[in-house]
Formats: sequence, C-alpha cells, structure tokens
Amino acid sequence: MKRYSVFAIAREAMRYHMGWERAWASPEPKPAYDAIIVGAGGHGLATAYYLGKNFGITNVAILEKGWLGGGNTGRNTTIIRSNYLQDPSAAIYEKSRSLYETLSQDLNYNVMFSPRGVMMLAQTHHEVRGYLRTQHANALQGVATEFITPQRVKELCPILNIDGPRYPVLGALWQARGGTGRHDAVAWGYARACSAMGMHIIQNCEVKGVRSENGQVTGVDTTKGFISTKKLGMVVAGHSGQLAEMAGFRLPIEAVALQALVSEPIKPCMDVVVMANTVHGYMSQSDKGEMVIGGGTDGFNNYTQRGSFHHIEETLRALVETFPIISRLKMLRQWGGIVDMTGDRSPLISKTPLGNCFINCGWGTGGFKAIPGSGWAMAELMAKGEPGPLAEAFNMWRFKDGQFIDESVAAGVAH
Ligand code: FAD
Ligand code: PYC
Repeated sequence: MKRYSVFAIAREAMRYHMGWERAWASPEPKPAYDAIIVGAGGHGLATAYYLGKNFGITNVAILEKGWLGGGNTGRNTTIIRSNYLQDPSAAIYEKSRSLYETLSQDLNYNVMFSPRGVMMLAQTHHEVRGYLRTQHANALQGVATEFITPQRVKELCPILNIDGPRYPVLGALWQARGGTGRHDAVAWGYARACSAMGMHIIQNCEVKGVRSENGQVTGVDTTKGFISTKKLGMVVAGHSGQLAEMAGFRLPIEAVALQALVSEPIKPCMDVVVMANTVHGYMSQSDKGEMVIGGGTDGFNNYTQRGSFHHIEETLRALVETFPIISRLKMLRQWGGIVDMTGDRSPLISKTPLGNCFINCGWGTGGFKAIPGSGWAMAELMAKGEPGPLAEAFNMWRFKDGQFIDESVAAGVAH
C-alpha cells in the first residue's frame, strides 16, 4: 500500500491523479480463515485491525451484508466524548478517545478528529446534581471534565440561548478534548489498513447461518457459500439478535431506530458540540457548514433506517428554543440507523454460550466514540479467548448476575 503524504499529493497532482490505488481490495472469499468478523462497521473493522496490529493475526475475513460503513457507522452524528459515570465505561471510552487523538497518524488516513469540546447542558437541578456527580467520578477516573457556569457556556457558544423559555441553562458538563470525527473516514481508514495487512473485506456477503460442532463454532453460511473458521466475532449492532439466534443463544438487546438530520450549509457559527438532554436535541456544525442535528430513539422496536416523523418536530422545537438563530434554517436530509440497546445502556464485549464465538454489540446510541477502544478490547478477547481489563465488566452474564453498568444518563440521547 502506498502511503498518503504531502509528497504523494504533489506527485499525483503532476500526473492528473491517475496513480492513486484503490484504498482496499475486494477479493472473493477463501474457504477458511483463522478468524471471521461479521459486520464491516467501525467496530468490526477496528476489531480486525487490532487483531492484526496487536496480535499478528491477519488471516482474517470481515463479512459485510451491504457496503462497509453503511450501517450506523456511516449514519451517526460523530460525537466523541468519554464523560461516562461508571469506572468500566470511563476506562473504555477514555481509551477510545485517546486512540482517536492519534488515529489519523496511526492509520495514515485523515479521520478528521476535531477535539473542539463537547458540552452537555444542565437545565434542571436534577441534571446539575447528576453532572456534578459525573465530574467528580471523572476526576477520580483520570478523565478531564469540568462543570461550567451558564456565563462560560455563553462564552463558548454565543448562539446559545441560556434563558430558554422552558428551561434556563444552569451550567454544563464540559469536556474540552471531546469533539467530532469524520464517520466514513473512520471506517475507510480502518478498512484500508486491514486490507494492507492482507485481510479480506468481503462486501455484499450476508451471513445466513452459524455452524458448530461439539459446542465450538466451525464456520458460517453466507450468500457467497460456506466459510470455515476457528474464531467468530459478531459485530452487527442492530442485527445482533438475529446473529445470536443463528448461533443458538439469546441476547438482552432490543433494536430501535435512532435518527438524525442536517441543515443546508451556513457560515461558521458554532465551534463546539452542544447536547441539550432535557429538551432533547443536540447540534454541531460540520466542516461543510451544515448543522448536524440528532433526535431521539423511536419508542417501539423496529428495523427501519428512518425513524418516526414526530421526532423531527420535537427535536427541532427543542433546538429552536436553544438556538433561536436556526429557526428559519432549511433541513436538507433526514435518516436513521438501527441501534442495539441494552437495559443498562452499556455494551457487550463478551464470550457467548457457543465456544470461540464472541459478541460485540449494545453500543446503542453512543458507539461511534467507542470504535477504537472497542476494537482494541474485542481483538484481545478474540485473540486470547478471555477478556482483558477493558472488556471484563461488559460480559453478557452481567444481566443474569445483576451486575449492571448503568449509563442511562451518560448515554445522553432520549430513550
Ligand atoms: P454498524 O456500523 O451498524 O455496523 C454493523 C454492520 O453489520 C452493518 O454494516 C451491517 O450491514 C452488518 N450486518 C448486519 N447483519 C449482517 C449479516 N447477517 N451479515 C453480514 N453483515 C451484517 N455514537 C456516538 O458515539 N456519537 C454520536 O454522535 C452518535 N450519533 C448517532 C446518531 C444516529 C442517527 C445513529 C443511528 C447512531 C449514533 N451513534 C452515535 C451510535 C453509533 O453510530 C453506533 O453505536 C456505532 O456506529 C455502531 O457501530 P457498529 O460497527 O457496531 O455497527
Ligand atoms: O453518545 O454522545 C453520544 C451521542 C450523541 C448523539 C447520539 N449519541
């Protein structure tokens, strides 16, 4: 693989950009691999990447039923932060955020990580108490967050109305090194690096069945035939319940649509990310100038990649009272993704009842920020067969044992 660099751009400019290589290969599947990952979203691709980089396992296939990054990874609003409450969450989200800091250099692919700062507004006394608690927990966990005053909120984001008609801004939980990244680029960067290590990314290849013998996984039936493997990683977000059923077990997961929308592009007016969870809406501005806006999850299970129409109205009503300048903005596009929700709003990175079959899911409304850390932890689980310190608490049996990792506040999206 040729490296991307300023010299490569100059060289290609001299020859009409005719010499760029395809970023990743599109091979036909081999009959067998040492490891198969189902799902070429960010988490599946990152798992494959760290299997190769950290453990030298490169005879790997990543099977994707559609196109890579076409699931939630390419549909999210790209907020990156690690201001969670519980210790296991702070550890994995902060690991992830710190990997994001150098991911472009690591992958030799610009993922446009932009640590512009994320604020979560406190608009009730209950929220003030909750965010103060998170800030104290973060201080003990080594995660840099602070609780800021309404005046500081206004300084950081002048277009924000801190005297809202329903809920005044009483302060905010601020993470200065939180921010955004380019969602497609994260998937593309990992894909390119995996392909360069010789891994096979096989798109348009749906897994239809999981085969096993004596309680151990032996391979998968796909739309491109049977492929055998010694280790299987299921990393399919909203479709996790279906994959688990193929492997003969059930998961504590529900699938619902979560939606987002973007406006027409406007001049720069906001250089931080704001989440307003009481009125429910969140917003940032993309590099193109569009306002990137997120709504809540549907109140019923479904597999639509749209989301209910009434959420658009509710979200925009909340954002117009928070940012009055957007009241006449036109919206360009709206879409949804199928998110995988657990009862405690924390993920699963876990062994399963089937030997050598591992699951990574349950990131729900908040897994874009977790892609590098999750891939790191899942690769360790798949390579060693046992979870490392980052993954240990996120096993699927915590729901049987009552060891919940409650992040319903930190998840930050209405559900
Ligand atoms: P996906 O990207 O969905 O990848 C799973 C892949 O598995 C898909 O490509 C799918 O086609 C494939 N697949 C499924 N079944 C099969 C099969 N049988 N065979 C082969 N392949 C299969 N998170 C944040 O941190 N910050 C945010 O701001 C944020 N905003 C969001 C906004 C929206 C509207 C949505 C929908 C999500 C948001 N999220 C956010 C959550 C985040 O997008 C997800 O948690 C994350 O992208 C999940 O990545 P993934 O790789 O697990 O799943
Ligand atoms: O997890 O920060 C988040 C988030 C914001 C919008 C959707 N998820």
